Amino acid sequence: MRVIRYTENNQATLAAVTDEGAIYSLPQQDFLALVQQADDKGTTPLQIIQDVIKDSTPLAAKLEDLTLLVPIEAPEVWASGVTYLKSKEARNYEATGGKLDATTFYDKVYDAERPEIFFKSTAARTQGPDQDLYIRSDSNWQIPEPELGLVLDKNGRVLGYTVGNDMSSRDIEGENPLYLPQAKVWKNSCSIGPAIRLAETVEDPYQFTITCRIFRNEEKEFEGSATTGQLKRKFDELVSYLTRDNEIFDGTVLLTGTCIVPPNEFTLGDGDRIEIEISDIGTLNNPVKSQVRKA
Ligand code: DO4
Ligand code: MG
Repeated sequence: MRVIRYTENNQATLAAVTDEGAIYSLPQQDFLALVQQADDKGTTPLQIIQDVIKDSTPLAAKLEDLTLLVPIEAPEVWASGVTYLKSKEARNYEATGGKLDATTFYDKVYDAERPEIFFKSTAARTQGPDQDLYIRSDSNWQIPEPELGLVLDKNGRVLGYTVGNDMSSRDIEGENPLYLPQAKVWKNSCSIGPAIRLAETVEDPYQFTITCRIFRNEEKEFEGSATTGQLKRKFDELVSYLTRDNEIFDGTVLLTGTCIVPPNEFTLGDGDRIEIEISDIGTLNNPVKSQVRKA
């Protein structure tokens, strides 16, 4: 079971999407209200949804007919880094100019007990399905980072799983690790959606398949796939470092690192379109736009 938000006549509506693709409007204001109601009643979000849908008729519309919104207005999005071998190798290439025999801080963090966790986005910077993502005006090497997102409550409980894009500037990050915030955070540099898969309906979160496709003039320029089974760490380990001596808020999203990196010659351009699909969650689609630098 998945939960989405869509808009009709400027009104945001929460809805449930069954595994068969039937969509039912829900009376709760948002995903967190659904979770709160379940907690108050000592039951689960799935049970609450099943009680609603047994007495209602599904929408006539299909998912692709709806104007989808971010499934949750995450107050903060955090991200994990170098959690997959592929990410370590790509970052070593950036940092060493291709001298792959050098040992770097990326090698060290990949093997260290403490994972890399960084602040990625706020609600205002986070885009939803079909909304524009921006590329930086001062970078010549930019990529999407397709990542599984954990939707958390303030205690670090995993409420669900979503799709996330940790847009990144490889040349800025490669120039100096202290530039990481600028390589990761700018206007519209993150997206999440299209749905939240309820955690209780996921048997094994290490079996998600992630696929990223990049289109240029609607021709496929890149496609890559990986699975969360390739993750070097465990999700609860990442959450425990995020919440250690920290305060997080209900609805925080933790991105869990990238396992797909386009070829080194590739950089995103104005007009490209990014699709990130995660099995049993959905496909997050975002057009890419250049932004004009303010003087
Ligand atoms: O080390 C910098 C960022 C790593 C990252 O975003 C990733 O591995 O996904
Ligand atoms: Mg990343």
